[in-house]
Amino acid sequence: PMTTDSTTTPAEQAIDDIDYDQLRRLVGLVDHDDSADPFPVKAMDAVVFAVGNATQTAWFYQVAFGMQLVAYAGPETGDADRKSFVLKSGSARFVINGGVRPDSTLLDHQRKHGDGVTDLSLEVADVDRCVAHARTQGATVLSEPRDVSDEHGTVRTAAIATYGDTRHTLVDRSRYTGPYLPGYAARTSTVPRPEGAPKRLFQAVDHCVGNVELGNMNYWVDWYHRVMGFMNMAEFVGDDIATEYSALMSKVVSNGNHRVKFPLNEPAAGKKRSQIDEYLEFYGGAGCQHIALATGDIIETVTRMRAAGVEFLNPPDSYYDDPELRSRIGEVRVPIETLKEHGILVDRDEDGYLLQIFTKPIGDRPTVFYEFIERHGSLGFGKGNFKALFEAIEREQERRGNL
Ligand code: TYF
Ligand code: FE
Repeated sequence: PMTTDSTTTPAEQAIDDIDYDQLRRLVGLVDHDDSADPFPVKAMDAVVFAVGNATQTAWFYQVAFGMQLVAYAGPETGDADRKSFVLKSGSARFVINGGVRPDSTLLDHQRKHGDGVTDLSLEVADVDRCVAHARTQGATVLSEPRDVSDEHGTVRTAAIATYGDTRHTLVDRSRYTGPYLPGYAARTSTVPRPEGAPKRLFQAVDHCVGNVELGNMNYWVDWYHRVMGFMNMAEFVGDDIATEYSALMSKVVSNGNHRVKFPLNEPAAGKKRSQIDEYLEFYGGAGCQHIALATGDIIETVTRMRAAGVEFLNPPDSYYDDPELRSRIGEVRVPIETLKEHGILVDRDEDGYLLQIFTKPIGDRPTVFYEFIERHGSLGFGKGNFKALFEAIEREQERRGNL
């Protein structure tokens, strides 16, 4: 029963209208010459999930995250084995897959990992060149380059394996005009937008974080460097922060223009059991920990999401009352009182500042969660907030009995 939503005008349904300058601001792009790149990546193509109930999860992302249903594949469209809902918010695309038949391999992933990310798929211009390079670097090619076509044109895809049971599907959609991939039918949301709500609550995927086992972070940093030509970004969580309070080590790799950023975490032996150990235990190994979504108005985003019942981590009042915070962050676009009211964190570096907030885990397991980030020049990840953030995460870990 996914029919056209009569409250949405065609103009409002044009949800892809994010231009390059907006993206530059929202996700912090830098100039980069692709010609010498061994594995040029344009953007995230989709974050793909396997879940226990795709029908209801797709509903959650429409109601709670304000996303728009744009395409569907399932038994009704000739795909007996799954239900697949494609949701968009600006340039961000989520694909929610659920198994229909008892022997569906989608259900294997969900049984092992719980609801989680199976695929961080990437849009590339030249699938064959990327796969050929990845192979010379010893990457596991899960699916060889091939064309897939329907009445809307042709998509060329392949897939390589990354950490855990996660993959990167590579997609060249330059010869394709359909709503997602061949086999998908266009759909629109039946969920009406609340009164006065903005067109969307976020515009782009900013970064996707992977948690890997102890001792494996540097392997994966090097893997992204060798296989995909990604470079280290400045921000990292080293031994100092790890032993003091974060209980994790973290490094960030990105493609040339920073459109695609992948922080990688591993547990560190701190005073307490690492939040990364908790993730690895409940996820059943390495996997995607959080997706950060870029918004131009984090106050509106958080207000709308809280109204829909989304739960966020709350920093202690002392975070906002600390005079050191006030001198460190200087002037930001809203008063600190407003940030405090909404539980939003703020950090500044030499390039500018950022506002960010984290949800609690969104599923049954203490694994996958979301971040919302509003960048004002900063290319960082909120390093100045790590102490307050990790203390808030540990309070939740303790409530779950996993500390
Ligand atoms: O992506 C990042 O690096 C920041 C910080 O468990 C962070 O969002 C790192 C680990 C974590 C939560 C946040
Ligand atoms: Fe993050």
